[in-house]
Amino acid sequence: MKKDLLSEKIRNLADSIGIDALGFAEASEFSDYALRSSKRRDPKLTLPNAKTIIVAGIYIGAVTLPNWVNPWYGRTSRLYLSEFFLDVVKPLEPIVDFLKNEGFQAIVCEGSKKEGSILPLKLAAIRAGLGWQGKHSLLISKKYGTFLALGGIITNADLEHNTKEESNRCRNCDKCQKACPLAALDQPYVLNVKKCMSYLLQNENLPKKIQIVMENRVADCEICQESCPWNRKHLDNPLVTKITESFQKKIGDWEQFFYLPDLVELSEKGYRKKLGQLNTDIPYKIFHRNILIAMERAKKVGEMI
Ligand code: B12
Repeated sequence: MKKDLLSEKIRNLADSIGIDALGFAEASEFSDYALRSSKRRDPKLTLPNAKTIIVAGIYIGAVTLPNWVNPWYGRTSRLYLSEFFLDVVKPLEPIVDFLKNEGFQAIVCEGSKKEGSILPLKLAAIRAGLGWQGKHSLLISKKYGTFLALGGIITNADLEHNTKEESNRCRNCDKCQKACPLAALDQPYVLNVKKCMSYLLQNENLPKKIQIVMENRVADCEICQESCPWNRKHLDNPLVTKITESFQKKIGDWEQFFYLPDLVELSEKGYRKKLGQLNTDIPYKIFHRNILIAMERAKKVGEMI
């Protein structure tokens, strides 16, 4: 099948799946990717005859819970509740099947699988024309802000590659850098991972001073994203997309689930059963520790409300 027709068919398929942003990038090495020893650095380390990286973005702007502002409820993030914590995978399966039926190889970037995280998705998204890298180191799309969960496929199919990358529109803005309570963004465009709340809330060691600024956050952090001007319109009035509609039906259930007095009673079995569907790799022990800290805080703050 000719390149343009093949590309068109994949775009139409992605539309029908509810993928909000899609782009094709040439499958060459990411020379500016900082982790030189990582397989993500070069798609040909995964598929020697790779020709194209298909990058998909799903809008998660509306995947929020109203009671995130209430200290008696555990707060997480849009990515956490979106089921794409370890990459957009399931929605890409029809595209993989289509490519394989056309006789091509196709491998999905899957963070939950050992050796499965095969792409630097932000850099691939930039090369595919989906947006630019902000000073918070996240991909910013003009239409969707940073609220795109990303997924990617490496294939030997030759598709219509994007040739024009979006120009960087951060200019002098440094709102994200100023907003981060842990100074994890002191160097623009480079996240100091060890200082990032999202990293610390997933880690064994949670220094006392973090326990104060984490508030009711039990997983992830969105402070840098909420300060980003490109997300303003999405905070006030999120777009209505396929995911937005399907998540609306789940809000009531999730609201109740994150009620801290109940959550402290959650067993490891209950944790796997309920949060397994979110496909996060955060260990129960760490999640439960964060719940206990948020609960202690709620007792103190709760009296004040
Ligand atoms: C590991 C990881 C994390 C780690 C470490 C993050 C990091 N930046 O390394 C932790 C747990 C901290 C994390 C946090 C979050 N993550 Co994360 N994460 C990833 C993962 C699996 C790999 C990222 C990676 O390659 N890191 C390695 C660093 C080196 O790469 P980089 O960030 O691209 O770094 C670039 C620049 O920062 C700069 N740079 C970095 N270090 C250095 C050093 C030097 C010397 C230089 C010159 C340059 C430089 O150059 C690099 C290339 O441009 C990706 C999935 C994927 N496969 O890509 C998701 C991913 C990037 N995460 C994502 C998200 C949403 C988040 C959170 C917002 C979740 C939350 N709400 O808490 C936070 C955001 C924190 C932030 N401001 O970045 C999304 C981003 C979507 C988007 N629109 O951009 C992804 C793509 C997951 C997905 N499938 O959607 N994440």
